[in-house]
Amino acid sequence: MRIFSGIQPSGTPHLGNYLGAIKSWVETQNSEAYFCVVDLHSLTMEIDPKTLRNQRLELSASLFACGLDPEVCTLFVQSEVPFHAQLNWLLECVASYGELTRMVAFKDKSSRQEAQRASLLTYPVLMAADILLYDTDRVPVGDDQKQHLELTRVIAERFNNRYGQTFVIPEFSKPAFAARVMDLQDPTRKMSKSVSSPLGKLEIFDSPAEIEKKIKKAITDTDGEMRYDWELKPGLANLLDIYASFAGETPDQVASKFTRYGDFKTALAQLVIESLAPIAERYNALMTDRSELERFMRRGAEKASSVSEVVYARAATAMGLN
Ligand code: ATP
Ligand code: LTN
Repeated sequence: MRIFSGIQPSGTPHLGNYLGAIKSWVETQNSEAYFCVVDLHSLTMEIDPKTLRNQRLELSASLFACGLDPEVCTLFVQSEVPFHAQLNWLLECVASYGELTRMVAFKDKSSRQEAQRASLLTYPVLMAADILLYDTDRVPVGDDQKQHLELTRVIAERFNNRYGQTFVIPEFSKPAFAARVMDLQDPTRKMSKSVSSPLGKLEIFDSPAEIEKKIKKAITDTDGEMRYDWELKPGLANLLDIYASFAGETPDQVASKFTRYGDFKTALAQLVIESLAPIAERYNALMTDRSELERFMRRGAEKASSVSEVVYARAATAMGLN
């Protein structure tokens, strides 16, 4: 089973990234799994070059700390493998402008900045290139990426119809719970690295005191009834999803264990603190040896290049470039 997924080095991963994506990557990693720090994607929004440079390595260390094993799977930085940008161009000649303007993430992010980069519109095509370059069967991501994955499938099918069988059509996969972790201050918006307020997002390296504070202040409702109901009680449902995902239970089971919000929030904070502590410890240890980290990442990029080179050549030949 060939697996591929990506994450932007746009800041410290939060609970949405961890529960929606990274945790399933760790659980399903195998020798045919490719995980990518998508630095080219981070250039679609404003980001300071020094910050980007540092966050590439920091995010790679965070992913190892979460449990990706360099002896099992392949982790690499996107811009170190040239075929991503190259296939992107070929696929831009297959995707249509109308399709891209319909992407919800584009509409959302473009309304938040004044000067919109053209790449914010075309970035789902680069994402399609990322995925298709590895003959990917399955893409484990959070729910927010479903529309982009559907577009990837449309592009791949159109390419195959026009130029002959070239790409594997990938499947979307998301976790049973916490596939869309919401902002703790606004349960109608997803928790996001770049958009959420500091109180709205819980980062994986937050201190125990910050975790307690953010969970205590998380928006719930006033009826006080412990019940899993996304429609009427989204704030509480979000917290129940987070608990369930860490504990390996269902949200309904979790709801039945508590009667008061206060007790539930205290137990949730404790569970999150205990679950995240070992990740921070491993991260600090990994960051003491940057040269070893860089070695892992170089090896990852070499492996990824050797696989994607073949698929890129297949696509270029099909289009008449070879
Ligand atoms: P940014 O805010 O910079 O766009 P992001 O927080 O949306 O970043 P990405 O790096 O774009 O995160 O996404 C990495 C992975 O995390 C993707 O698989 C995405 O679906 C998942 N993810 C992001 N936010 C959430 C969320 N709130 N709930 C569940 N999964 C999420
Ligand atoms: N677009 C995704 C990140 C991303 C990705 C990918 C995810 C880029 N390339 C390939 C899965 C597969 C995002 O913004 N969350």
